[in-house]
Amino acid sequence: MGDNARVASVLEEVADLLELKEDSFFQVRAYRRAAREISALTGDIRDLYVRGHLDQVPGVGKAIRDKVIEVLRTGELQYLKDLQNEFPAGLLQVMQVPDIGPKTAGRLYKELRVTNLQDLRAAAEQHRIRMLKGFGERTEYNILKGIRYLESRQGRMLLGYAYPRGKALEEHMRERGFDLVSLGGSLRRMKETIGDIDILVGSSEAERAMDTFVSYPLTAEVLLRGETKTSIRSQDGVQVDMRVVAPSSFGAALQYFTGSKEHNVKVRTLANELGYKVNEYGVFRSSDGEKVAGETEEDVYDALGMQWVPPEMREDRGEVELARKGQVPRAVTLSDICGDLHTHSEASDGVDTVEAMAAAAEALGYEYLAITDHSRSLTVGNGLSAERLLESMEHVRRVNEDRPGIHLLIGTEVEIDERGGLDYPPKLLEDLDIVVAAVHSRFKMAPEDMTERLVTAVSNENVNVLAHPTGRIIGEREGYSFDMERVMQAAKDNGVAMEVNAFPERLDLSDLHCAMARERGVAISINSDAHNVRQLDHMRYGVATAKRGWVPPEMVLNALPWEALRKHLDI
Ligand code: DGT
Ligand code: CA
Ligand code: CA
Repeated sequence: MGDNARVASVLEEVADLLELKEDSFFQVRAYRRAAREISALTGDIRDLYVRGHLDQVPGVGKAIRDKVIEVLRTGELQYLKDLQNEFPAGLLQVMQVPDIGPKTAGRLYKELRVTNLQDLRAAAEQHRIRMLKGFGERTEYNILKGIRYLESRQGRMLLGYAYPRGKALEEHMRERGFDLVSLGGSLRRMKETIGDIDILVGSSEAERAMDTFVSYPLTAEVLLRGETKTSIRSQDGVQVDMRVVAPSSFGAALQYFTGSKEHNVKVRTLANELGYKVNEYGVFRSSDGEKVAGETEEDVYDALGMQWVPPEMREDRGEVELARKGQVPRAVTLSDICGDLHTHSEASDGVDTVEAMAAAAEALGYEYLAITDHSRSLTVGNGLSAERLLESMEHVRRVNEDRPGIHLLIGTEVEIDERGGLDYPPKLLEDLDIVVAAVHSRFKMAPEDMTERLVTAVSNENVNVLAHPTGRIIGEREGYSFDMERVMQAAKDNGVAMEVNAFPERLDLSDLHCAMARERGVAISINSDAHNVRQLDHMRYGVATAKRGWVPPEMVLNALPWEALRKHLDI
């Protein structure tokens, strides 16, 4: 977590506890406002603090300012700890359940003596919650769903959080002379959430490698220091395991520590059948113990008569069998991507100008970029009125002419209303190069109604892409319930692409839904949904997700070169 996010989350937690305590409404609101303003800052709050400019942040008065400073200095806040001590610790967990805010938690505590998650589950299962005034069967059901969700996410971080941190550590080792370095584990497989970061080094200087690792400037604590494995916790709370092996075993160790465990079990079973033994040191012939491979991963798979398998595909979903037949399908990679079809500019809730977004996309080597700002109903996203959209259209076309290096498309991320209608008149949508349709409201419709809503939207002749189709936010809210099968079929029938939204919190479609789309021949579009130039880099997470679903480049809309895309969109 960066400083802004950390400070905001501490203030947000203070607000929650004050609300639970039924403290003054104004106090609660003041903390929430400060948290919001701080997380919306474009610069780093620590810089403001160092330069004595904290008072420039809207909503940060004297009392809150002192608390912000304490968090920046010590990483903690005594006031928050005191508040936490006023309640059972379990109650704080109850508030982590999606849909349970401080008010609800407070009532459950007072009226049902719910003090932790176990109590909450019992109360829901015994149907005691629906007896409370204002609570129903549906709330009870949602609470149970929320508990399961919370349990499945506990202690894991988002891929987009772990990846830059893992890469930075890898770089730290490289810069100090260790050339054989790789990420391993779930991070190398690019799973949507990561338990801990694994790094592997091949070197004959294990001692120096360990010293170099623990000297990483962001190390907060050394959890374990051994001869082959060392674990640290970094200042941002991430656990990193590093292992060192001899260079001659690097490939075997990389194969072993990349996992998944299920994939490895399959590989080892196969090896045994063929008369080999595989471990983190190499592939050994069972008959005489002779080592036949180990230096590279390719050698390891090759020795077992298998094709090398991309890490993203090592989940035991049939890849081992295919590798044995030399038929591992080619899945999309970052270099297949020719452009980004869902991004925002400062016209709606983005931060950067169209010019800056275009320059950044060009620097990434893209052939094209679509600017798709929000539509008028999304007021929280500063959605564009029809007039503003027309202005934006002109502007994008002008920038396009000034920039021969990239093709700019003008589009919209248009709201889908509760009946599946769109937020702009058809005539306006027709004039756009691309229409990305999205649901941002009324998430809790009956599943049949939500299916109808989405089917109607993708059947609209002006729609090209269905944005983040399930609406899930990893760790916060499950997607809305609907019949994915029917929506995919409708998308296919209407030539609409399902999005893989590459935002780390979304990754929506997920890898499993990508596999489902692939099996059904539904096109997908992998988009960053960037709200600033840096977020264009999120593309890699979306691509990895599609790769985990074995999606071939031919099924990816934005793997089409410009001329082909243009033909497809009829522009
Ligand atoms: P995570 O950290 O929970 O996101 O998931 P992973 O896959 O990174 O798991 P982790 O960190 O416990 O271990 C890293 C890799 O090491 C794992 O993918 C496969 C390998 N590994 C760990 N423990 C075992 C084990 O007991 N048996 C086998 N075959 N492999 C293991
Ligand atoms: Ca791991
Ligand atoms: Ca680990």
